[in-house]
Amino acid sequence: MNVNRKVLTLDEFTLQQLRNFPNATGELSNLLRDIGLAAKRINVEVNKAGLVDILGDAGTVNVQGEDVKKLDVYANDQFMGVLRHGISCAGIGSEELDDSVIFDDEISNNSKYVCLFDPLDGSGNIDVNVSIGTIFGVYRRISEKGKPCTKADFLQPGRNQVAAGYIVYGSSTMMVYATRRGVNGFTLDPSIGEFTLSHPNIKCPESGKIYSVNHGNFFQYDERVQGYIDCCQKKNKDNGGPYTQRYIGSMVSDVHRNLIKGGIFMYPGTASRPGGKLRLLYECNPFAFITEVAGGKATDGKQRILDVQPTTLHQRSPFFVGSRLMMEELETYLSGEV
Ligand code: AHM
Ligand code: MG
Repeated sequence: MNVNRKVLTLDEFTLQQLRNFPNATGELSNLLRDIGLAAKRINVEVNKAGLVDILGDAGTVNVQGEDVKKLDVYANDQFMGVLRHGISCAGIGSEELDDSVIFDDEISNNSKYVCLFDPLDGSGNIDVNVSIGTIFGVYRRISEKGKPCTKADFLQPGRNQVAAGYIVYGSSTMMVYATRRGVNGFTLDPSIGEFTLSHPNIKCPESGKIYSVNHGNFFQYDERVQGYIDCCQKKNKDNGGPYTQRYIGSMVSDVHRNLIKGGIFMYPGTASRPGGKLRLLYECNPFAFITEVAGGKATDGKQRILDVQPTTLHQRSPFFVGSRLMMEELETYLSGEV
């Protein structure tokens, strides 16, 4: 197969973006490249996941005498490591960690950004070889530069994100990230070990035919949500259907597919968990940002996700995200209009 070597790598792309903005300091580009490096390291380990019995179980020492870490702990350490050693990030919050980590050294205290991430989302799927992912959101810190960052830097509404993205460890490994200027996707080319621009300027189709929700919870959903799911099932060729139900149970893959093909993803509150399952800061906000930049919408069922003022790091939220027209139809059900 002939590989097109003229395609930009992630590093080349971020540098090119920088050239268009002579006043930019390059800190964000650096941070994205650091994230790309962590993703490549995680990818190597994810690809070995099925060999765990051969290479050693998590929590044990493997045949090479190395400690084997659980993959989500490994992913967390990689992310935290590259961001701590980089020059752009003053601190991080992670779904894996109870509290935020403030780096507090001279370079970090002068860095512009903080990063919130879910290092390995859908990790329950690892054992059965189903795609998993990493999700991240980047915020400009609001605390005074020159000093350690503060809790308030992590508790900003999602609309303040300057960049957000995800990595999907799937049939190929892909990194997609958004800044206000657009959404771009990079596929890992294993022959050179680089992410290369494969999906420039991603736009979420205005409408689609896919709806993604955990049907097993149907009778635990509010009746308005049930009404919309019912509507999805009743779509036919005369009213934009028929729809297809697709739910991997790995949000990164589910939302990625819908972003490319058009569709709607829902994780509503349930009777036993009215606040939903997904975490506002690590899961909902990044996907809301990416989807909005791509032309879609995201809400918690009552308001725009990106306008929610967070109060705690690990707070959960119901989440509805996807193609603009599908989201607008959903909203007519949630508001009681239908
Ligand atoms: P996790 O952060 O513990 O991995 O959980 C998040 C995952 C999402 O990727 C996915 O959309 C959801 O949980 C699936 O949950 P459920 O099995 O309840 O449908
Ligand atoms: Mg998660």
